[in-house]
Amino acid sequence: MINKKFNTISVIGLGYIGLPTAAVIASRGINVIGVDVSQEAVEIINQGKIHIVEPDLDMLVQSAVTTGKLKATLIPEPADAFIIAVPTPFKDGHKPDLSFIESAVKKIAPVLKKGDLLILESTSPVGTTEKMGEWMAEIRDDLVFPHQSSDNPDIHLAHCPERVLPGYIIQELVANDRVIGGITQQCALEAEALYKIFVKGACLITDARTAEMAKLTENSFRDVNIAFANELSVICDKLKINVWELISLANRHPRVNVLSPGPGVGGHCIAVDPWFIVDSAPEEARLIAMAREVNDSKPDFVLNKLRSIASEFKTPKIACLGLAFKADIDDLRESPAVEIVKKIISENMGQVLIVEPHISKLPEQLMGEQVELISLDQAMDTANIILTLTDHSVFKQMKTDKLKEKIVLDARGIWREM
Ligand code: SAJ
Repeated sequence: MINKKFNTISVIGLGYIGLPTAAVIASRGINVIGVDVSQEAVEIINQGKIHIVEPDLDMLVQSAVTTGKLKATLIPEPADAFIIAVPTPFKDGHKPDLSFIESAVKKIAPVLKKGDLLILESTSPVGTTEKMGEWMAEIRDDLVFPHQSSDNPDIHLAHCPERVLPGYIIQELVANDRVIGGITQQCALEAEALYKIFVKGACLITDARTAEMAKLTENSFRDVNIAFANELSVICDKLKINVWELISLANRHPRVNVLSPGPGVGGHCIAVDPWFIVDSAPEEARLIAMAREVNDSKPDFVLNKLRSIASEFKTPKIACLGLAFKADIDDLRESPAVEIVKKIISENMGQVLIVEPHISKLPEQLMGEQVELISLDQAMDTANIILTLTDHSVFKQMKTDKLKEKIVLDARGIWREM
């Protein structure tokens, strides 16, 4: 490991990854300049508050801002190292959209100076880190980048993909092992010196392309495994077998660990990243593409089942339990639950009662005359049909006696014994 000192580190993108990273680095006594395009986010953070929900993040940000170690700005300022943590969604045809990275790189380029380190944390298709060097070289022809001179570049460039789990970000940021891929070995060693400031896990050195592919592999691995569970649930429905019992029996084999079926795969990561592999190798990535299709078709399967149940009633009261894309968080991004509820509303299947204890107001896309956000108790008192879409702990822990009077469509298998 090399010995390098960082006085100021800048984090570009203050969302679910960037803000916790900035706050954790600031908590180690380093000056951190957070940069975001949202004026609102910048103002909230500079007041010591947070604009996202993540356990323990509020305290960390408040203390970092109060001690003067963290400040947020709209325009990048000079720093010794820059960490880019902006979104990489896909556009039409599941093609990766690198416009946020490109824009971040072009905004940083004017303040770069000899000796600076630039790290990409955003999940990206293979080759993106190399592309960043080329974008910067176009703007700063006074600086030497690693793809131009691998021996002695002015700027070091590396990819270190984030791999934290929403809900456990602060803990995992410190504890998880990190894959650090440099454009050159020296680039990786410089980045390692930065992560050693706060990472207790191992820092594993490789090249940038392998690091990019490692992150895509992790999320594709999970997606393929969830697709296996989702496909099993559809097969079991046809064969009249309880899939939850089946999986728990199969998982008693010492080398089998089937994941849980659900109403589909949500969030900004698992449902997106596998497409980056498919885009780079469309002929070869057959299983990965198929897994995406299996998971994306699961909301329709749930809707078909609901349609046939609802058709037995004139105007059924349908209680949808959970909107978040997974348990015990408030995040509705790319949530299959939201997609399903939208269809129930647009098809007028009945009166829609939504139970989502982690939000206080329905998102605009779900507002309507036939829709209400209510408590779990109210839902149990009034609904004809109970549709579970998210496995929040409060749902798992509730008394199930009232469920006997209802028709239950449990897409998460939280009441497995029923
Ligand atoms: N899901 C199932 N069945 C399961 C597990 C998950 O249906 O057995 C669903 C969830 O309900 C959710 C979706 O999959 O809708 C994704 O949830 P998740 O918990 O698998 O993953 P994320 O998106 O919260 O976080 C993932 C993590 N990656 C892996 O576990 C390999 C995290 O470590 C990454 O940092 C994150 O993606 C990311 O940012 O890339």
